[in-house]
Amino acid sequence: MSIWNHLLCRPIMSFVHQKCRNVDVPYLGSQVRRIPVPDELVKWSREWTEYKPPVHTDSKVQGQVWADPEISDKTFQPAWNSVDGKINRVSFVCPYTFDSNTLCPLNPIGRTGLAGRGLLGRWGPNHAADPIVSRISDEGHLEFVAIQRRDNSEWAIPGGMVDAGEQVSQTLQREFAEEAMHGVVDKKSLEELWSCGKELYRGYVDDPRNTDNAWMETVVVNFHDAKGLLKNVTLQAGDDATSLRWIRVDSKEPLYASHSHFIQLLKASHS
Ligand code: RP5
Repeated sequence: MSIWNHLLCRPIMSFVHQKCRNVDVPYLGSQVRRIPVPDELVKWSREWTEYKPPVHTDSKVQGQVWADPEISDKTFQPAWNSVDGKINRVSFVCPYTFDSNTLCPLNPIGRTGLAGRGLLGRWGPNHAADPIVSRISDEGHLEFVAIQRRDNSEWAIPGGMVDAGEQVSQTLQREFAEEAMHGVVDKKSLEELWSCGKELYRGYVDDPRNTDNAWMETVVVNFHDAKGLLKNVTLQAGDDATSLRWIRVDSKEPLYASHSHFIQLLKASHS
């Protein structure tokens, strides 16, 4: 990593991902297991000459319109670290570097024990948006809308991937409608809510799908319903979710990926 990258990455340099190094279970939807990466060898700057992780890109990703071709495909010439036509390939963390042998982008946080793209469509950053819709309950507790993910049953903020050419502000509303309103776009009742978004975070997500060459990044925005606008709206889990409920910010419920951290940011912003 160049000195420039090192300086630009400095604020996040101490962070070490955990969930995308889990060796207790196979990688989601496969039999592939990550190799163990000790904390002290996560950073690429720590030499590990024998490091040879398995390579895995799920067959569900191959040939999809929302996914990149293989790096070896000569017709694939993306503008790395840039907005590449309709696809944002800029990392919020820092400009990423490349593996000198495979030419694949390298996860800016470090090794994950798995190469390839796994279940992620893009090489490098895969951008998402997470709307935290919150309220004060009748009992006076700050709580947020959560969905239970269909893929791994974990509770999560109802976020999703930014589509090619889509603005993050659109993704936030579309994902909330798809995952928490069963696809019903209730523009009228929620217009006021969508107009009062407060950004809480933009950056890396410790997502269990991350690999050495593909990783999640997100923008988290809080929409606080101070006026009870959601009382007129039917909240219902969409197709990618099995259930929906309001969760208190001080609940001990384990959440998907880095979502507990985002909820801590929500709590701090309301205290
Ligand atoms: C997480 O994955 C993000 O924080 C976001 O909540 C989610 C997006 O992926 P899908 O829900 O579309 O699978 O990393």
